[in-house]
Amino acid sequence: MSIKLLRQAFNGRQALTPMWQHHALKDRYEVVIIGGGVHGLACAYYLAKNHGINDVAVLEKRYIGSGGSGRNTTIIRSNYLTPEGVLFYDESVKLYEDLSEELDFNVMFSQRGHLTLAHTDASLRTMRWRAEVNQLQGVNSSVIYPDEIKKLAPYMDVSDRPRYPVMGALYHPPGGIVRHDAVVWGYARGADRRGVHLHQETEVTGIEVEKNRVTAVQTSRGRIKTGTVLNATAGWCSLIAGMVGLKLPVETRPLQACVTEPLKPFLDTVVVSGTLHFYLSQSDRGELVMGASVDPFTSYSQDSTLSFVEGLAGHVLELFPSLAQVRLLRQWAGLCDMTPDYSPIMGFTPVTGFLVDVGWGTYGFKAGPVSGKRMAELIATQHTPDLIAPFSYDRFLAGRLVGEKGAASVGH
Ligand code: PYC
Repeated sequence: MSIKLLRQAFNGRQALTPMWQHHALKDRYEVVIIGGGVHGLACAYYLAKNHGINDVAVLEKRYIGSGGSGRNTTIIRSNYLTPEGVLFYDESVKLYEDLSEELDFNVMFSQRGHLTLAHTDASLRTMRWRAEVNQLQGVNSSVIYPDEIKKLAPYMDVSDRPRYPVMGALYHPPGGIVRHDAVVWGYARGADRRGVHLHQETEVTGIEVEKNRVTAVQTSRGRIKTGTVLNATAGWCSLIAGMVGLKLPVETRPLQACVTEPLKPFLDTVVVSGTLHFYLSQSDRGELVMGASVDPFTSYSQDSTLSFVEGLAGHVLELFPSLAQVRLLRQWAGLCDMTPDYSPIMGFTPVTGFLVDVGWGTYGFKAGPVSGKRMAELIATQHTPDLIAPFSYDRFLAGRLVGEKGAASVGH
């Protein structure tokens, strides 16, 4: 134990150094980022670090990481279906690989491998398709069969007993899990150290536009003049876009998740089943972190339900019958902004100075680093980086959709 830690233990809270500072709200910032989750914080961090732009405010209506960044199930992977998606998420995996060093903060990225199970001929075909696309982009994925799956997940029933027996899986060794709070706090601390102002408990109530150009943001703590606003919210992205009169092709749905009591380590891969609608991993603390597909209705409710855990438990027990006596510790819900093609919306919009990094459905956390880095580049250079060009707002007008439904976590 370090001397510093010992001193803190004896002195109590006074000795703790805050991770970031509190600032008075200035009446003008060069860039205002709405949303204090991984996307907004990463963008602020890279703006300051890579481009020397630190006259930046990050506005968060609650506390840092209180939205999707604190509610996701932390799965990191790049085994997508389209070349555009694979290349984009692959850059994020690479950034995650170096993130602890980059932020000088242990984000506990564990590349334990990711299995997407196939229980039908049709899903096996999609796994083969994804494996081909992944390999062509240099991403490590391949289709494996029950005998190999059993070696990776010995407690999973790969026999003919389950109602939908496992026929194969897309195996993606670089995939894994990360400690989501650490990622958010690391970016927040890194941005703060470079001069960015993080404003918690600061809700955006309006955005002023003159002659189709953003001029100011109104907040619960006062008005800020600015020419650049980034909407980096999840769950509320259409409401924020509505403040400048912009309609987004987004439907907001709750996504529920839960965690069990800690168990001895027995599962060191991430397991996803689209057919059975669940994903499962074992955290460093031994808890099983599990989730399903988005709720089948639009809502801003973050309540979680008994019917969700009943349905999920039934499906998980099909493949992991030995978990029958394991107790649930807690359950929660987050909000997912679903787009028609299951890809995000990033970049410029028809309103000058109003930028978006939204539409993150159920896949936002894994994209935090790459989105932050590339949106910072876009803001600094006023040019859209090639990597995120396919996800532009105008693709919906041009009919250039990036269909990722076949690779979204579970069948939604
Ligand atoms: O896209 O990997 C994913 C995912 C897992 C849980 C929700 N989304």
